[in-house]
Amino acid sequence: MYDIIGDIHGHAEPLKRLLLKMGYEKKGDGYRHSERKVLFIGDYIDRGPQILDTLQIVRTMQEEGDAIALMGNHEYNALCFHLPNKSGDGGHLRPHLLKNIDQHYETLKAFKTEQKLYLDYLEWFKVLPLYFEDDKLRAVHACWDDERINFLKSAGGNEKLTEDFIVRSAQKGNKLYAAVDQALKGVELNLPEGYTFKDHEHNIRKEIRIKWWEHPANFNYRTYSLGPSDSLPETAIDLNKCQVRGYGQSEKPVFFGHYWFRGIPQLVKQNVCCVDYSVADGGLLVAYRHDGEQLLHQEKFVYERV
Ligand SMILES: [Mn+2]
Repeated sequence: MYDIIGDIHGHAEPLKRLLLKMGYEKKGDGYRHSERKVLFIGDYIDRGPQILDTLQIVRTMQEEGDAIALMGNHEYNALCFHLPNKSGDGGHLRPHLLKNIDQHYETLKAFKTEQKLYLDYLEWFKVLPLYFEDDKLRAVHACWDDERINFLKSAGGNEKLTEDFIVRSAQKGNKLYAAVDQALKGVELNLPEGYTFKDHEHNIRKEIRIKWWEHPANFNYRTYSLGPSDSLPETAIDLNKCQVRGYGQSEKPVFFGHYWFRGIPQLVKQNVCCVDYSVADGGLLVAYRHDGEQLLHQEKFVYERV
């Protein structure tokens, strides 16, 4: 039975409280429960104040068999940030643009005097699986799409990532890039010609993050968006331009994080559950305590404030 824990982003204190609240006991540098395991949904680093502590807890639990730890887009981005781009213009697979340095800044600072340890963690990031599935549940950092997940499976996405895999997955335009991008960062949809909106960081954008678990035919651009939506058109979505077909109601429950939900945790659907409630922005660190049920229950969320 798994306790699925959402994005932590260096907030080790609420993580420790959450584990104790759920009956885990401190064991060495990690925590252990006699009957349960944690399934961490990814995004352990960046933003928060205790990145080293967070990594130590998650890694210890994973290595001791007390947890499964998935890859988040922040761990994947860290790998690309540090791997050299051997083709083209040089630099790194993830260019050292100011916005990318800014996103990664708290982690770089945390490891400033711990170079060797950081290289060791980067090696560990490569073993984090890109998704998880057993007979009772599915989990991925941002988006479950059967076709893309099957492609990742065939491409070795749940084995230790090789440098070749990472290099190929970082090149826009190929199938591996699309599959990794969608699993770790979700789905975006282009707005109709002429429309833009400002995201919460005041960037002008033409693509919206969408509710990939819903079928687009039942929505318009405004109601299908996960972000600020006031300026979005209420026109029907062009189904030729949106391949998403929603998450079936008879499918296994699926868990994900990534989306900065707000407020008190709510199930998205009876088999769709987000466990990211913005701990890195004054929100909650959230877990869902799964006992194998195929229809999820609202009362099985547990959470801690920062
Ligand atoms: Mn994320």
